[in-house]
Amino acid sequence: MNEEEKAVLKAVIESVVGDYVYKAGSARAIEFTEERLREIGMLLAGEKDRKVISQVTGRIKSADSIYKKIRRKNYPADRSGVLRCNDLLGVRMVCLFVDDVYEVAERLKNQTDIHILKEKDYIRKPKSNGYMSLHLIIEVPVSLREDKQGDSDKVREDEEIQWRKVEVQLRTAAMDFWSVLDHQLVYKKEFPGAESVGKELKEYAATIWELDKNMLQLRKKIEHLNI
Ligand code: 0O2
Repeated sequence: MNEEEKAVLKAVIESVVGDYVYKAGSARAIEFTEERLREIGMLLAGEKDRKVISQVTGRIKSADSIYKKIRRKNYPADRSGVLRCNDLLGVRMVCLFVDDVYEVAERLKNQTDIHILKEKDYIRKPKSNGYMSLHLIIEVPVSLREDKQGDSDKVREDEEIQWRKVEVQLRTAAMDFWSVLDHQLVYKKEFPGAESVGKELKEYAATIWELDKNMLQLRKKIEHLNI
């Protein structure tokens, strides 16, 4: 891609970001997803009498990050390329235990008012660098009202709605620790020695997985003792 093409792509992204990504509907889609996850977490916490979700956070992908992704993935340098990015809107949910990650995911998949478009299980099948997380690409309904009124979680039947794609990343606190550090230090970065650093980080991912399994076993042991 030459400089002129890069500039055209940047301009296209800026315009899509302005007229679609940064519109209020995006914030509402994130809010809807966050609220639904918190609700699921609260219900599970009540049933299990312990904390299940430790953190839920949402973000809208920055124009710069969209630009880099389109180039990395060789997507078309136009609006369709931007809309092919599944993670323009993202919500991350962190659980304490790995079985909770799957239980929350199952409950989310059973919600009747959202669509599940895609699932990628990087926990059962981690990425080659060690990254672990369960990804769900979902579609949530948002009202097209400019002025938000009432509960963002409820879309009235007579309202005009738009379906917005959200990438939900579900993982344990230990996996989150690893991936946040990986993102800061290594992911998508090129530097001398990156290969050996990546190798070391992959070993730590294996340690993280052992720790997650041990903590789960410990919790089950305690639950068994308390019966
Ligand atoms: P950023 O900077 O976090 O936004 P697809 O959904 O199949 O069209 P995509 O989007 O490549 O293709 O899917 P994938 O591999 O599931 O990655 C989606 C997001 O997951 C990434 O977005 C990261 O946020 C996270 N992720 C994936 N792999 C890794 C990894 O190895 N390390 C870390 N730390 N995070 C990862 P972006 O746009 O790549 O990055």
